[in-house]
Amino acid sequence: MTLSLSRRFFLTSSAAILAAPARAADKIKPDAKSVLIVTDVQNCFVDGGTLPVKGGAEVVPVINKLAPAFENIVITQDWHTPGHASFASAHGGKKPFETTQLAYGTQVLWPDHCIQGTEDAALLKDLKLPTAQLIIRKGFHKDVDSYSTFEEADRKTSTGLAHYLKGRGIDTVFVVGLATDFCVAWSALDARKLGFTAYVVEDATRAIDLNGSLAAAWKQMADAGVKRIQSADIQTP
Ligand code: VGL
Ligand code: ZN
Repeated sequence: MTLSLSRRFFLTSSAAILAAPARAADKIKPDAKSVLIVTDVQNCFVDGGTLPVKGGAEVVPVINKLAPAFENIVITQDWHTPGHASFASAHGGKKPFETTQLAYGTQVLWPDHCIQGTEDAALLKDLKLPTAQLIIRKGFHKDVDSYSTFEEADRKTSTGLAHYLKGRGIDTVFVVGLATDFCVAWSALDARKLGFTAYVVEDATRAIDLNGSLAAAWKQMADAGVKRIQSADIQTP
């Protein structure tokens, strides 16, 4: 009896420690060298869009709460041409979520999505980012996809974002948005490759999770030194 009671106390109290939110003093305080990269929070990636990510719209209140903690904010938009090479419809006989070989390697094929200038490609209306300084669009070369907001899928063509950030003295990126296992992960991995400190704020992202892609992405990010945090770990005003 005594033993089982104390054992239960031990289990309960250690669980509470694990779940305890960071205290204010321990929280991460983004500084002038930090940027929040708000990735692809577009109509295409939420319910009613052309490539909906489960729970995609749920990132909006989390991002809106984080934004005031950042002096620097960059927004990204997936911005494809009609008939883009990443669309299954551009490859006779292929269906969405199958793969094909393109000049630069294996490409997952998607439903037609985020076409330049359409309402589907617009940012979610509820996103409140009045202080954002740059909107960077990607995936606009018809034959090349670009999950990463730093480098296109040919692994050669730069989007220019690294130069922009370095030119402004920014050395740390916090990546949020959609989708965890594609554009968020590829951007965070490239950020590391390009010498930035990189965080992914997990509860400010949602995943597509295609054939285990989410677990694979977290593993790759951990191996590359991407820091996995929650929005409560960041000090907000
Ligand atoms: C994305 C698939 C296709 C993303 C973009 O934003 O993660 N995923 N295009
Ligand atoms: Zn896309």
